[in-house]
Amino acid sequence: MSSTKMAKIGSLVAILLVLSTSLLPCLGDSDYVISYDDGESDYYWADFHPFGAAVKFTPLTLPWKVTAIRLYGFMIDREKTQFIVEIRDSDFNLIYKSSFMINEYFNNATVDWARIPLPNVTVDGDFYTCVYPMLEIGKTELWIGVDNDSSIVGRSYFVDCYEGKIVNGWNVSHVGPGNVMIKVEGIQAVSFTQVKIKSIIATKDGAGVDFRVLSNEEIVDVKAMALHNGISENCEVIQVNGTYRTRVGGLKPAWTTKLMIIAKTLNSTASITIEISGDFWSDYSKLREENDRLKSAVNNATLELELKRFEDIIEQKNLIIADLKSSFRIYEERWLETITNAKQLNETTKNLKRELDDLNLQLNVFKIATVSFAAIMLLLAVVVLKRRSSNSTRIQYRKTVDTKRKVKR
Ligand SMILES: [Ca+2]
Repeated sequence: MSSTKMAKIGSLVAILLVLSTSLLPCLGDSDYVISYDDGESDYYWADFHPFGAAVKFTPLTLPWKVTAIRLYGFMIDREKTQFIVEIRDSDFNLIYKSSFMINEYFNNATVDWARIPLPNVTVDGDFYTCVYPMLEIGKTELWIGVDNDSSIVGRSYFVDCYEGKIVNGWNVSHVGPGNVMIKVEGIQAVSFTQVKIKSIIATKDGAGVDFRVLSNEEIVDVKAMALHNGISENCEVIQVNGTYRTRVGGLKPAWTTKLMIIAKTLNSTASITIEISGDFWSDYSKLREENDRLKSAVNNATLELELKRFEDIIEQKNLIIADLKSSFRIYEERWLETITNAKQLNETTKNLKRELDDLNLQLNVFKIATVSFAAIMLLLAVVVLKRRSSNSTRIQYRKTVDTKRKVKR
């Protein structure tokens, strides 16, 4: 084929390609197909993990939801195995990832388009669709068709899912550039769903990520997945007051872990991928070390302050004890003095008591003497009175006798 003829064919194919995208081929009610190849493969390609083929798509309107991909190729049926499909945003951030059984979409040794439905992956700009054949010896092989006899639109790439990056533009060594035969089906998204990261907090055991899901529809599912070293691991998602929270554990300074958060509504799937890299972890580790150092310094300072305070308290206590001892001595002296005084007082009291007893005795004696004296005196008085009375009687009697005698005379 001459170069002029090839150029004409190329131009014709290019026009057809432009028509195929600009006329917006409609599927069913409303879904459209976007494709950049001529529909006929010129060779087939497969590769081992982690390498894949990607096509960059420009949606017809925004936001756009990808409802399915179409993949041209065939399989060689052996032991059943899977291939991986990813949707990545314009910055090649992962927004959807899933694996599919090869034999469920292809027939053995039969070249055809396979349709793989996706859960309404919503995009808001150019996006990449990546397919990883995951070639493995002895297992079912997936071979993807590549068109390279039409206009090379420069939308195909050689990619690495382990690193999550574009290795380079599609340019297979022995055949050159081409259009990898991947199409997408989609439609303008009527629902709006977005995942917004609120905070990432490093902890001793990993990173805690808080995020919100914004949507005009009911959110039916929210998942989080940690991807490191080509291994994906589900992370538990909990909801606290309208905010979702998940945790990525097992972080190592040398690792780069990616966290993919996927939110689904009935009509859309939105996702976001954040990278929690070794730098993040190293920064965190450094901050933590610094924090520990400061904490230790503060603790030491606190300890010194505590010791000082304790010493002050001890000193104060010692002063108080000294004061108490001094007071005790004073009180002891006073007490001894008081005891001595008490003894003296006691002695004085005893003496006084003795004197009092003597006085009492003397008083009693005096009383007895007085009473005896009074009694004697009374007795004497009685005796005297008696005598006087007797004498008087006798005198009276004599007088009477004398009188009688005188009368008689
Ligand atoms: Ca072709």
